[in-house]
Amino acid sequence: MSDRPNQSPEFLDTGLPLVSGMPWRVVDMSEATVAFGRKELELALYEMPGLATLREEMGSEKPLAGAKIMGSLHMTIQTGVLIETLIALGAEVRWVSCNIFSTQDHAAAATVVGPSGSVDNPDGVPVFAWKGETLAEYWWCTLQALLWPGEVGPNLILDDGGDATLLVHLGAELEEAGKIADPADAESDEHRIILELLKAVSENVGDNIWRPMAANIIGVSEETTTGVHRLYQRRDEGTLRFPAINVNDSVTKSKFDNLYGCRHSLVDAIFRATDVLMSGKRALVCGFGDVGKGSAESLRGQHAKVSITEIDPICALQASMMGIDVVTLDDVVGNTDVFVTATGNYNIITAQHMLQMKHNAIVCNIGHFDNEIDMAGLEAMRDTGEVTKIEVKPQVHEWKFHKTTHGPNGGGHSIIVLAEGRLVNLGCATGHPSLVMSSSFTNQVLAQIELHRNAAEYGRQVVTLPKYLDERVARLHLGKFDAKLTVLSKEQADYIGVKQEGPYKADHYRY
Ligand code: NAD
Ligand code: RBV
Repeated sequence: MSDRPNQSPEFLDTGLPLVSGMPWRVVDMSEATVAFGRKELELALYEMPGLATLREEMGSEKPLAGAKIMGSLHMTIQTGVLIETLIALGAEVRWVSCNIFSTQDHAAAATVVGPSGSVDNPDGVPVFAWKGETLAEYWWCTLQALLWPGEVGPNLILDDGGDATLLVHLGAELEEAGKIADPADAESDEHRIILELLKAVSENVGDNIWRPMAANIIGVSEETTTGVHRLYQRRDEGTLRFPAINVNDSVTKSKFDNLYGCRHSLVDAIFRATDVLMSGKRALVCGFGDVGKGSAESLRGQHAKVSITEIDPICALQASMMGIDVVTLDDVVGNTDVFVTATGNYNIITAQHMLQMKHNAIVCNIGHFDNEIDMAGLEAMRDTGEVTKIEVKPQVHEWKFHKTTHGPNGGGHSIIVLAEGRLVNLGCATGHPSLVMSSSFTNQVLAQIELHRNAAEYGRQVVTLPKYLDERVARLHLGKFDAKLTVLSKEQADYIGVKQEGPYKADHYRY
């Protein structure tokens, strides 16, 4: 499948050649796993009416013919349905997960095999993803999906969190500066691995890889709040190299996925990880934005005693109106059973906080990156022997402190950290359910079609999809709930100043 020579050195300790030429890499291609994945993909499609309708309406027109989409988004069953929709609309696709723990291995395998292929003769999509990648493997996977056989690279990116976009931008910037990345300059362990990857590419593949790749990319559609922040930062600095569609801020994405998705998947993850009763427990959600609101509802649904922290008076007032206490972490750290970070910010729960927590307090994060909880600080304490990390099962760890005295019998206390501080709903459960993701991913497909057709019109800007498409996405999902819309009369439409067919709200309306 690849025309690149397979004589690359191994990348760091992955045991994998830097430029592998591999057609795909997943961990379990057994018949049973592929069949399980295929069955779940079939069942999910029925729960994803937005994607099913796009396939029916546009399948013959192939609006994505000529699109070469590199996707970096959790390789789940729902994402498998998204990928197969992009294919049905004519795109070529290569895929990686955007998180080391979020891949569902049966989804990855079935997506490689495809609906009409077999284990011996896979006919699906090059997927490079498995549950439990190391960070070096993760960045290796991203590189493999970006290296497009016979081409300079993809012409579109579908990103979640911005890692694929980041790699292309950093690579192009270093090439332009005529510099080889120096991993010694890295700000973190992960940054060091990215710089190692760029250095290895420069030394072994050449120093004119990323610029042509970036120039060939006509646009990116971004899934999540944190990735969108990164895009606006680049736009403001003037370093964004191609237009971006902010999918997150479609109403039918952030006001549904971030809210109702987390309402479903937060406690799902805590239960699968710990099986601890939530009712009556004191839970603290840090951040009361869309994800924080869904997370708080998830815990309230189990009759936990939920409090939140906020920096924003509007969100704090919203919580107050819902009867939720707004507190500071410092005030409640010693009295809380379950901690959830949902800020998209960093250093929210520090190692110092963890030292003060109750014995066996559960600590998890549902924001995009792993720096909301100071895992680096915890690791540093492990290096000095102050704390021991004990694996309960993959993605569930007891951290046992040795110098504290408020644990059992006056000894050290423990805390239970889920998914190593990475997004818990995808690390310890299977992410959001299909019906919610259908709404998000219908926006993604519409964004990809829009970029494929009209990217040149946008310049290096970040835009959202127009409201009539947002309303269309919602409309496509109403049937699933037997919801019957009231039809606006011409007179009523005129009276409130909208068109009978919509949009029904001004752009500034907040839902
Ligand atoms: P948001 O901007 O709506 O909410 C974040 C909130 O955190 C804001 O209200 C902000 O004021 C608050 N905040 C910031 N710093 C804080 C601090 N130091 N202490 C307390 N509160 C603070 O963003 P969102 O859409 O809710 O997304 C939050 C994160 O979750 C992002 O990283 C996003 O990418 C991610 N996300 C995850 C999932 C998932 O399935 N796990 C789904 C959607 C989004
Ligand atoms: N998310 N994907 C899933 N089941 O595939 N679940 C959640 C899934 C996305 C969600 O859209 C959010 O914005 C992003 O993961 C954070 O990385």
